[in-house]
Amino acid sequence: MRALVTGITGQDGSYLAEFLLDKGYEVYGMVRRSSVENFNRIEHIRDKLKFVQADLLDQLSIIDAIKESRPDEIYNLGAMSFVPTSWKQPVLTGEFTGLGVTRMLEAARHMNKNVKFYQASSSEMFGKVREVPQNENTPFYPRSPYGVAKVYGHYMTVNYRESYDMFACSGILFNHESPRRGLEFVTKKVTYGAAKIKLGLADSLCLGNLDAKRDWGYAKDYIEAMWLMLKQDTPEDYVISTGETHSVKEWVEASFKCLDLDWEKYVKIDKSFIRPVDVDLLVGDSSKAEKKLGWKTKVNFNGLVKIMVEYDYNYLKKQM
Ligand code: NDP
Ligand code: GDR
Repeated sequence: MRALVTGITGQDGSYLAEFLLDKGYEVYGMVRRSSVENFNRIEHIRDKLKFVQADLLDQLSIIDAIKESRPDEIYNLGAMSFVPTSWKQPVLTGEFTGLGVTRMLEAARHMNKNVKFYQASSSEMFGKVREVPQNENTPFYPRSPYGVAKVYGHYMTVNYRESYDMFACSGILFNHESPRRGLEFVTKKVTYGAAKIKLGLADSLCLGNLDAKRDWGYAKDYIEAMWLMLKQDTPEDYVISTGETHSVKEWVEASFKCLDLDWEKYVKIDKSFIRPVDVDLLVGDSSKAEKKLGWKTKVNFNGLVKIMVEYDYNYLKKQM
C-alpha cells in the first residue's frame, strides 16, 4: 500500500507516518519548500520516507505530487491550524485550510477516482455548540475564520463523495495533544512553561481565557482512527473524542501539580491571548466510532498531562 500524507512535518503527520510505516506502507510526504528545513518531528524516520514537494496553494504541484506517489490512500492533514492566526490571516487560512481541500480532491479525482481520501476536519466546526455532547449530526456554528474554513473543507469532502462516488471521509477530531504539539497551543505552552519554571528557567507564564473547556485526547491514539476510517466498506464521517471535558484552568492546575508547583503563584492573564470570540465548551460523543471502527481512546486527561509534563521536563533538563 502507498499513502500520500500532507502535513507530514506536523504533529499528526509525524505520528501517522510512523503508524503507516509500521503497517508496511510506502509513505510519501508532501512538503512545501522552506528556507530552513523543518523535519524535526520526522527526523528519526526520514530515511524510510519519500518526499514530494508541493503546496496546498498550488494546484499543479499537487497533481504532480499525486502523479509521482500514485497513492492508494491520501491523508490531507496539511492546514494553517492555529486558531488565533486565522483572525490575522483570514484569507490565507481560507486558501490553505479551505480551498486546499478542494485542490486535493480535484487532483485526486482527476488522477485516480478510486483513491481513498481522508480529510482532517475539526471540532472547531461546532464552535458555539448547538448541543452537548457533539456528534456527527450536530449542526455546525464555527467561531473563527479557521473554523469556517474547516466547515468548507468538510462539506467539499462530503460533496465529492456524493457527486463522484469517491471514497472520501472526514474525521471530526477533537483536540489531541502530545509532546510533539506546537509550542503555541495551550496544552504544550502550559506543560513546557511549568517545566521551565520548575527548572528555574522562567518565573511566570502568561495565558488568556482559563474558562474555556476542551475535550483533550492523545494524538497517537487518534491517528489509528484516521486509518480505520479508510478501511471500512463505505466512506463515512466520524467524531473522534474522549467524551470528557476539562477547563484550561484544570489543565494548568494538573500540569503544575505534576511538578509540585502551585499554579496561582506563576500564572498571569495577558489580554493579548484572549480571542475576539472563543469556543466555550467542546465535548464529543464518539460512540459511532466505537461501534463501527472499534476505536476507543486509551489515554485519559491526567495520563495525557503526565506524558507531556514529563517529556518537557526531561527535555529541558537535558538542554541545561
Ligand atoms: P500542525 O500545525 O502541527 O501541522 C500542520 C501541517 O500542515 C504542517 O506539516 C505544515 O507544514 C502543513 N502545511 C501548512 N500549510 C501548508 C501548505 N500551504 N502546503 C502544504 N502543507 C502545509 O497541525 P496538526 O498536526 O495538529 O493537525 C493536523 C491537521 O488536523 C490540521 O489540518 C488541523 O487543522 C487538523 N486538526 C487538528 C487537531 C488537533 O487537535 N491537533 C484537531 C482537529 C483537526 P510546515 O511544517 O511546512 O508548516
Ligand atoms: P484550539 O487550541 O483553539 O482549541 O484549536 P488552543 O490550544 O490554541 O486553545 C485551546 C483553548 O485555550 C485557550 N487559551 C489559550 N490558547 C492558546 N493557544 N494560548 C494561550 O495562551 C491560551 N490561554 C487560554 C484558548 O482561548 C482556547 O479556548 C486546536 C487546534 O489544534 C485546531 O487546529 C484544532 O482544529 C482544534 O484544536 C480542535
